[in-house]
Amino acid sequence: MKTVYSEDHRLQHGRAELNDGQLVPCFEMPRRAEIVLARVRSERLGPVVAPERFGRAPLEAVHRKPFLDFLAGAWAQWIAAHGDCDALPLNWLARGMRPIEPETIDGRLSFYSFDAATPITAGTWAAATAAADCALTGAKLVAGGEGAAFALVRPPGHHAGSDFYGGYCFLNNAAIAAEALRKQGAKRVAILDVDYHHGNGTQEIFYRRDDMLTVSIHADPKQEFPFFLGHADETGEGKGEGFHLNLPLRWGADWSHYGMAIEAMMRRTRDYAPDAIVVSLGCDTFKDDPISKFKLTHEDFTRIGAAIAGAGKPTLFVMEGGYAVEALGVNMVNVLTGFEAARRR
Ligand code: 6XA
Ligand code: ZN
Repeated sequence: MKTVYSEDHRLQHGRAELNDGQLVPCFEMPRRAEIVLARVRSERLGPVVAPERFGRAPLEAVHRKPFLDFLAGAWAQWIAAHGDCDALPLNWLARGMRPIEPETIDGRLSFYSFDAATPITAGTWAAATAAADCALTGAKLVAGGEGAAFALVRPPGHHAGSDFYGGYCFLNNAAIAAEALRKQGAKRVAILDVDYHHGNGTQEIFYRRDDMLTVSIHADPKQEFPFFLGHADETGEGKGEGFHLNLPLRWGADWSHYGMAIEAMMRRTRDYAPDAIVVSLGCDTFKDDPISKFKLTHEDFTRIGAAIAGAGKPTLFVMEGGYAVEALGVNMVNVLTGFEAARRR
């Protein structure tokens, strides 16, 4: 399969995030993409191609315009107020407060974000739009008849909602690509999220729709970030009722738990009979991941790829999390080669 990659991901290089009570170097770093690219090449997964540019329209199909304007202009407003250091929010709305957008940059960061781990930097907008363009290019390849494609992107996307950012995510690459697949003729798209964290942004964006199935396997929000979405009783609203499936697992889950969840994910996907699949591909379920508490092995990632291939649908993989950086290339590419090997069978 083809890999879509842009060097512009390097423009997102935050200095620090708040983690376990300390400011630590950002886990979501440029080396993540570089090590995955090296593995794509050494395993000869297929050609690496550059993204096309698609402009704002496909972003506006998923995100609210005021939010996009905020993201595009946040750095300029921040640097004018505080000088050249990463932009992080300091406080958030609580119950009983009013969601009125403030004027100052500190207020606006608070208004549009939901964590203190997602710095906005000089290059954030350029990097995030390049990632969205990679996902859109992958969608175009898949719509054009390639059986599968891999958008090798960072910053990731699945926590970004219609009008909020957080969890290292600014634009929801997978949601933008899924919406583009709909516009290019797919009547139903399934978004399968195998990242360790719940894809709260993706769920929020499509929660009232029946033309997008979302299925997410993730750490139980009672224990884990993003804490406030991803429970098993969230199944969709209105027309979307029944088209959103959450499969939370407790800390410590290994393949004996995860494999059953993957089977449930793929059963629901086959019932839905989508025309295309978008995979939010995180490998932070790995046993050595520094911020996660699942126990998957290198071989388990091959199994995930094979299970997804079982659906037999055109499939776009979009990279999300994974912070055991030295193992990330092996784990990501194991999913993709596992998928391809099962397809050939
Ligand atoms: C912030 C945790 C961010 C998780 C980011 C991620 N304390 N999401 O990997 O999938
Ligand atoms: Zn994650």
